[in-house]
Amino acid sequence: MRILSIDLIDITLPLVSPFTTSFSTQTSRAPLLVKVTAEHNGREVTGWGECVVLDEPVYSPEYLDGAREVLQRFLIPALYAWQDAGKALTAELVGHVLEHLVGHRMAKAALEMAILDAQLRATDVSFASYFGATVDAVPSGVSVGIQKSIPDLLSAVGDYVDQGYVRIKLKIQQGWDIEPVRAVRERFGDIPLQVDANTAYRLVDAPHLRKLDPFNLLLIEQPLAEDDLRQHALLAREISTPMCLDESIVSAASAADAIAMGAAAIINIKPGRVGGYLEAKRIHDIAVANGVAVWCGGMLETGLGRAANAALAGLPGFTLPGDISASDRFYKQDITEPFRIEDGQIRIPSGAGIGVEPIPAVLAEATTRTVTVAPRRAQTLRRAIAVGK
Ligand code: OSB
Ligand code: MG
Repeated sequence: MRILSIDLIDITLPLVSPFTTSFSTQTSRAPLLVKVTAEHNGREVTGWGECVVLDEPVYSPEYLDGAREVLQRFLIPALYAWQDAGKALTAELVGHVLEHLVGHRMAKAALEMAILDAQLRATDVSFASYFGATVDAVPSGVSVGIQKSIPDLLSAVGDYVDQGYVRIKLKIQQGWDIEPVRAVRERFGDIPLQVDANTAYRLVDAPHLRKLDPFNLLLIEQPLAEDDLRQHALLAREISTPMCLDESIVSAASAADAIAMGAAAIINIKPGRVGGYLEAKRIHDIAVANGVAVWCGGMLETGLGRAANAALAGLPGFTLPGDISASDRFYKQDITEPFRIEDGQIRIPSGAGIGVEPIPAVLAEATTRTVTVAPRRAQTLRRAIAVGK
């Protein structure tokens, strides 16, 4: 496969309702899409990637403008340089080719996803079969943001329960933790329930977090800071709610460390956060080998990322419902055909690659800018530099 050109497409989609976490309130979502145009055996193919980066570095160090810049200036040129040296490029090589560029995992993940999508479309293989999914639909969980009041929360959760979501995740922070959980348990009984703190607590909060123990939660997600692996291990011994890590797991290596330290009984796998779907699969395999359950997290993906996440979540180690909800959980109008919840499940697309593509008119309407990074330009620039222009 040879890459002919890569477009970085900024889009903005309004959210159906504000999404509040311990780190921010989002009222719209601006993911960066990566469109790869490639040639494979004389045929032109397109591949789509979605960069899950947020506008601001509040969930992870990456942010939208930085991701666009690093893709444009470093990551994509590195792939072109590899190709220009006459070396074949496959999705499986992307991680290796970009390894000398440190960090920027969300940007790398989007690029790898787009190339993998193009490669699988060219060879007529779905994401699900490439990764080894064993089911054709995955149970659908929903992440419920911090609300203004307990009645608002009960009404939001009630709506999701009515729609058939099989697991509810409540965002928590200081001042919005024990009481919301108690209220949801009292109203909705023994539904599968878990909480996500997005790093809002410190180890000294252990006695407070222990008050969640009686509520029989599936897990508590990322109570402490990203770097605090050891402190998560200490906290895990102080509370009975199973410890799940999100922000801390940025690679297969950190997953292996967290498991070895006893910092994670459960892992939330987000392909974007760990540098791509291939690394996500490696984390899945490490977790399975160690008896650690995994589930697929979300970053308010459009249908593109949602399709790929659903395929990954079809792997056998994903034994807990993920944050893979229907498109209308976040968007009135998704950029692909919408994902719907049916009997509590989201169907995994079966077509080649991720199996969905943007609807052209909807994409055009949502697009705020497009930057094309073409190999010719990179070559011309290098030649101009070489002759001192
Ligand atoms: O911590 O899981 C998180 C959304 C944005 C940033 C971080 C998180 C989330 C979610 C998932 O909770 C929302 C979703 O995509 O369903
Ligand atoms: Mg989380």
